[in-house]
Amino acid sequence: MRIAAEDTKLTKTKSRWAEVGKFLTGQTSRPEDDRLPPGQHLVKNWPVLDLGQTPNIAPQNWRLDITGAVEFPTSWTWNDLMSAPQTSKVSDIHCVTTWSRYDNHWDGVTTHDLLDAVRPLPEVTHVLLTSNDGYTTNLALADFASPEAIIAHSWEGERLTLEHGGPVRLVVPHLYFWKSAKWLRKIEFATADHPGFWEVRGYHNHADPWLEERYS
Ligand SMILES: Nc1nc2c(c(=O)[nH]1)N[C@H]1C(S)=C(S)[C@@H](COP(=O)(O)O)O[C@H]1N2
Ligand SMILES: [Mo]
Repeated sequence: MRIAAEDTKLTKTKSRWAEVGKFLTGQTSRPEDDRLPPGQHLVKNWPVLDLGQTPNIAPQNWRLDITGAVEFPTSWTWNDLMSAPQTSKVSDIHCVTTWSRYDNHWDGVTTHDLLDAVRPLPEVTHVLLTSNDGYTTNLALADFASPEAIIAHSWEGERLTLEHGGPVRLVVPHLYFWKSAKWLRKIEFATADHPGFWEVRGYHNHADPWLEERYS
């Protein structure tokens, strides 16, 4: 009797532990759970999502205007971008349409290094990105300055294809992917927030996938 009662209690406790993943090391099954944000599913391919215009800018014609409230406004050419410090990053993509893709290898210039070059003034709070297809998206300066954010020209060791935003796109992996502007044309440092294309159409202003900040 006594043993049976304890068994029952232990069984209940154990199944509760199983539910919450107690005793898992963090090297085995926990990371899968911790890595995929709520409501997302994993894909192995890389879907293409945009407004339907694919700008075709050759690297030698590409410009990146870096303007607004900065000490050293500039317009980068392809050579400027390639002469800036080059960094590799690996990150996961989380799209608001519920697909996620793990372990994307990016090469480019980190937003940290860009910030070091242009020096935003102390009153800057937000960044507005404009693309060659007319797309815009806004970020808080702190999100733009994420150590994982990169102005990318390559993916998996190859130049970005046009459909994925080549020659140059932004990648801000800790936010839903609509914040990662393809065909990047301009970065404006601002002292106020200016909501972008999707942000004025009901998408969340911040876009944290872990908080499911999909819509406003
Ligand atoms: N210039 C531009 N950037 C854009 C978009 C766009 O329409 N134009 N779409 C955004 C959205 S909604 C997503 S999910 C990703 C898709 O990037 P991908 O096509 O490389 O997967 O790009 C983002 N950046
Ligand atoms: Mo998206």
